[in-house]
Amino acid sequence: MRIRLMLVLAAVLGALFALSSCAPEPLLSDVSFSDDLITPNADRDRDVLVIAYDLSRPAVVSIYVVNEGGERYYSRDHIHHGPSVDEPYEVYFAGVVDGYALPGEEFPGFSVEKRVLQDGVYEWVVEASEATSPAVEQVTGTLTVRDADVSLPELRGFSIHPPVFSPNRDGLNDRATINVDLKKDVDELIVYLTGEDGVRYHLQEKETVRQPNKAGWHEFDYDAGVDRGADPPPDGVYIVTMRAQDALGQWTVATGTLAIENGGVPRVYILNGEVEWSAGTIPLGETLYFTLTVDNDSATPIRTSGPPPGTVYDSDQNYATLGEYEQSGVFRVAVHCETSPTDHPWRWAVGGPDDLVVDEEGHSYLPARGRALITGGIRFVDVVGARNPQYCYASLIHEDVEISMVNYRVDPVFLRIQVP
Ligand SMILES: [Ca+2]
Ligand SMILES: [Ca+2]
Repeated sequence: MRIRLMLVLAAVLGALFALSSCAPEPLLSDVSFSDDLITPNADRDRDVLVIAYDLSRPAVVSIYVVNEGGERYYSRDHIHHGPSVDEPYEVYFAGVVDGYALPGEEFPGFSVEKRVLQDGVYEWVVEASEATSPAVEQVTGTLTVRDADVSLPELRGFSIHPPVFSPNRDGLNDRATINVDLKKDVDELIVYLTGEDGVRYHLQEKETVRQPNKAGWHEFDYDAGVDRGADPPPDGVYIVTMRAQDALGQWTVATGTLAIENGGVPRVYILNGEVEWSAGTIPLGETLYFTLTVDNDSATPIRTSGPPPGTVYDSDQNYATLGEYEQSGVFRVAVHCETSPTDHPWRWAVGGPDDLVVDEEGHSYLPARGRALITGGIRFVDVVGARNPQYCYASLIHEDVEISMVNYRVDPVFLRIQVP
């Protein structure tokens, strides 16, 4: 009971005291720099100092230094703060200020966002103002900068190639490469794409001999995620941002653009896993025909190559003997029998001229969400007596990429070849 009474008394006395002090408190007080010398060179000796200040009311605060020539360098440029509550504000200062250029200095292809001060003697300034008043309160002091590591993490030769790419696993322009010649060891070197909606997509650095974050050539290889089966960012133009930050806290930034066209993960199937075979028994010298439908169930066109549907192979031929060699990223329907001497020797395009579209370079595509009826045949000119009958089946092959399990050995036929 007594304790509670004492608390109430203290509160009343406190209120009376506050009423009696009617002169406005200064907005800014107790301003200090913890040191008047800084040596920003990441040797852990006098690299960082602490700036402290008290705010009695909400204010806009700037912290900057002025060199002997009168030029200002901002550490904090008009930042809104609430009043300090129990403790003063404390901010670390590592001698790094907003980017600037020395007379005659140019940065080809990149910008300097944060930069360490040059050696010299500066006046530091902490100033605060309220939105309701034009008055600015200011406290100043002297700061010497010595032994600054003024080398910059320059981003030379920043390049993006190609400027337009199509991450869709068709073997053409599926990847983009971003290169840079970094001129200083850094703590962080990152690259990301930013879309119109502000979403960021981070890139991984290619695993090369060079260690990450070391000075020298760096290469970032970008597949837009489709190698892992993830949908790429939507088609469109993206800003590519590369950012390096060194141990002092200096930042450099290089930017460019990269466009995605026809991006997407191909998802293609033999419709319903169904293959219609013309017969289970054929005389030697006759042809086994198949019919199936290829369904492009994705938002990306899928690339294909010949021969066209309807083509009939002799059983001792294969796609190569017809001059229709494998091409990385191409989808083809294929048939394989247990006695086939090579893997899936008979292959057909996933559509005919009416189903496919052809780009300027002559590559053929089954459009996004397209379907095509595929037929073909194999004329059996020989027979392996030890394997008669045998299973034959159809597959949908993504050449040099994969045959997904769902498209592998679909709907077998148990085929007997009648020998006279
Ligand atoms: Ca130092
Ligand atoms: Ca492509």
